[in-house]
Amino acid sequence: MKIERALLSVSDKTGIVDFARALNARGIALLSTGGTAKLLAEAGLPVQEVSDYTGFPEMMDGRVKTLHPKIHGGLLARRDAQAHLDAIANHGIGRIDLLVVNLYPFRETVAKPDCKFEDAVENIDIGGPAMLRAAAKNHGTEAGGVTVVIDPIDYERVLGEIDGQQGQTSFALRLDLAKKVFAHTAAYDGAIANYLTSLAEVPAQEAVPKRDTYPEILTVQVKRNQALRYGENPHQSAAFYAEQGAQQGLLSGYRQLQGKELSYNNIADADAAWECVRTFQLPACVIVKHANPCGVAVAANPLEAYTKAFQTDPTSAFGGIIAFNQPVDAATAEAVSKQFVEVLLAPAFDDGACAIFAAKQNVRLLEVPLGEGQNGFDIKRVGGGWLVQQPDVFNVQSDEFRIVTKVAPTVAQLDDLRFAWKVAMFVKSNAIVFVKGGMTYGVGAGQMSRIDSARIASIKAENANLSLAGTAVASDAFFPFRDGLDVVADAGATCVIQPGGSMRDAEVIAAADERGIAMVLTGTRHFRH
Ligand code: 93A
Repeated sequence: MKIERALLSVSDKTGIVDFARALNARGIALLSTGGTAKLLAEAGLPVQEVSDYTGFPEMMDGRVKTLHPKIHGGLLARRDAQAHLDAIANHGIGRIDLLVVNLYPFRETVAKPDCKFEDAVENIDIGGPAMLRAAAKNHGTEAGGVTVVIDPIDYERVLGEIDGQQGQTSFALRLDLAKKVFAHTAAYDGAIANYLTSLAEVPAQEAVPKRDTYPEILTVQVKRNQALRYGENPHQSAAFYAEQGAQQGLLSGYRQLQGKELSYNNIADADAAWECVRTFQLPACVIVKHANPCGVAVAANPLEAYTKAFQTDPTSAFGGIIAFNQPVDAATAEAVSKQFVEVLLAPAFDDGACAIFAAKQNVRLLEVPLGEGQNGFDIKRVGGGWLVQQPDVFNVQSDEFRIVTKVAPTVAQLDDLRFAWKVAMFVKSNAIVFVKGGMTYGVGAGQMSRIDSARIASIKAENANLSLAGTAVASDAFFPFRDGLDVVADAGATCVIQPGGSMRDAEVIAAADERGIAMVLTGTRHFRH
């Protein structure tokens, strides 16, 4: 069935005049609502206002514009059912074969910091989604149906088919556009639900939201960013979804400059490395293996930071993911290219660095902006549901550190304790991190007992020929007994940072005093599972 009449009603008016002109040139009649009609008329196009067409004026500040049987009948009549076509004909309703609608900008409106509640409500589009859903439902059969366009990007595609198929569109295109509509209207309603729910939430300055402020229905909008070759293992299929509106992290606009396609594990590890490296002010390098940092360092420049980070655990660094928080230059690239690296991330790579990696096309180079802010929610899959929480943020200032031992840490030790505490946040629990001079000396990760993490961190230092004498140690959660403390003291640590809060804090502090160690309590724990 040839497209004879189009209804155009858009808030985002990008490209609408050209599209309408093209439709008009193909003999398609134009129907339109107030603002859109005005624009088309000004462009000299013959357009009929919906209110003239229905014989009903737009009412109540535009709340009722298109909600009329003459519109919805024209959209919903089945093209392959004579009874439907007779029904509209009997009521003087004409077919609307093409619908071009995009909605009131609800999300953009509520994103404005000074958005008033009334403005948000007025930007809830009712007539637009009703028409979109009607048209998408009636995308029809091979015999014909309604073509619905929600995105200016599709204007060209539709014109292409009209020209190529004697004024018609294919079923495949109509179905594709209909899918896009339902995804869009679902997300649109999700944004409204989230906004209304968020009104009850606690102000941002309150660190931990009250337990009843999490939305009863949580709508998260994600869009497929990339189909992956496989998941964590080759027998698992997988895809990478981007959260709409995410402000930071790997997805805040990364650009792959070269290298093989990113794998599922690459993305997970790159994200872990990125999350960690972006928290440092000084030039920093983070090397990640299996989601854990196996070397972290800060220094005067990226090359030095890398050299130090690599020294922590050269064995584990093999095939690692390496992240920098500063542009990578040729000297750094030269050093990194000597090791086997899966993915390299940095805010930029200079020409010299790119030239060096050009000879190593397997290395995936990702340019990732540092980004600001935090993820809205942390989500973990459990059987039949999700666990949702605020993301963990580094929230302890040095002036909140509580020194509980007879010996106080020196200024240099405090620097190392702060660094160790930050790194421990990104290490899977139980985490023990030895540090000296802005570099990790031993990382013990993911053990079921803290004492084992402490032992592993010491073994790693020994394997890397690093002496733990005079190191600072961070523990992501409290020492339940003095034994863990004894292990790090035996290894050579001279100061410790930990949350405190154990039943046996007094025993652990006494042990530190006995060993002549300085101990700082943060009052905050950083479990990471
Ligand atoms: O206020 S509405 O929910 N009521 C309606 O009947 C209606 N019909 C179309 N909003 C309605 N629209 C929306 O108006 C469209 O979705 C589009 O976003 C906008 C276009 O208005 P104008 O052409 O006046 O700029």
